[in-house]
Amino acid sequence: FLPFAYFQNQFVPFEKANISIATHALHYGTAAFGGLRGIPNPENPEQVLLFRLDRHCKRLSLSAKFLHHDLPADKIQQIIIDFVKKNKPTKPFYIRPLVYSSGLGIAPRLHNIEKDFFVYGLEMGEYLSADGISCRISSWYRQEDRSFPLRGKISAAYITSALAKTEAVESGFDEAILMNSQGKVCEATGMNIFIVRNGQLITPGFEQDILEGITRDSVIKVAQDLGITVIERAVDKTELFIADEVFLCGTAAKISPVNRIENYSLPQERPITDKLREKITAITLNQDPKYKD
Ligand code: AKG
Repeated sequence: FLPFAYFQNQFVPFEKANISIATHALHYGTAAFGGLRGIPNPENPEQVLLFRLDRHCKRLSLSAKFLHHDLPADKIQQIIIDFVKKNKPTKPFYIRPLVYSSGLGIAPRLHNIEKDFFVYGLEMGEYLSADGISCRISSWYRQEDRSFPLRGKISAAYITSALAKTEAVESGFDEAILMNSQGKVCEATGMNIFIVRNGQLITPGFEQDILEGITRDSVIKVAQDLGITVIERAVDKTELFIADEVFLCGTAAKISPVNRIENYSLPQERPITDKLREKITAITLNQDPKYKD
C-alpha cells in the first residue's frame, strides 16, 4: 500500500486508517467507490499522470448521490491531488476513494459525510494477463437497476462480482462474464465487455444494466476516432462464441483480450483490440486533452 491514506479529514499512515465494526456499509453494502490509475510521468518523474481524473471524480460524486451523500466532485478531486502529492508514488499505482455510511439502522444516518470518506492507494501492475484470458459464463446474473442503482460503483453490486469471480477461478478460468436478468451479455466482474464482429465494435448499452465505465467510454471515443464503427446494443451469449475478438476493459484491467470463453477458443489475431490498446496506452501517457475530462 502507499504509505498514507486520507482518512477522517487528514492524512494518516495507512495502518492507522481503521473504521468501526458498527459501520453501516459493512453490514449493508452502503458504500460507493472509485478506482483510478496513475503513473509517474516517464519524462518527468516528479509529475504524476492520472487518467481521466475529472471523470472519475464526477462518477464517484454521482455514485455517492445515489446513497444520499453530498460529496462534490471538486472536493474529491482536490483530495486525490493532495493524496498523490503526499505519497509521491514512484511506480504505477491505483487509487481507491470510497464513501460510506457509518452508524447502524437500515436507513443510513445522514451524517458527517466529510468524515465518512477515505482514499488509499497501492502499486499496481497487470491486473489480468495482457496475453489473453479465459472466461466462464457465470451462473450468477448481474443485478437489475430496478433493485438498486447500478450505473454508479455501489459496493453492494460487487457481491455478485465476488461470487462470480470465485466460481470462475475455482473452476479453472481467469474471469467471469455475467448475463443480465434478460439473459443478455452484461459485463465481467469489474470490467465492461466489447466484441468485434466483421470489423465493427459492439458493446452492451446502458439499458443492459452495465456500469457507466470510464475506460468503456474512452474505448468508444478512441475507436470512433480511428474510424471504427461502434454499436451499443444487446449482445447474445452465443455471439461471444463466434466473435472475431472479445476484450474486457476497466481501470484496473485496462484492455484485457479474451482468448477462450467456456470451451470456445477465440482467434489469436486481434487487430482491433491491439489497435485500441496501443492508442489507449498512448493517451494515458500523453494526456491528450481530447480525452481529459
Ligand atoms: C476498477 O477497474 O477500478 C475496478 O473497480 C475493478 C474491480 C476491483 O478489483 O476492485
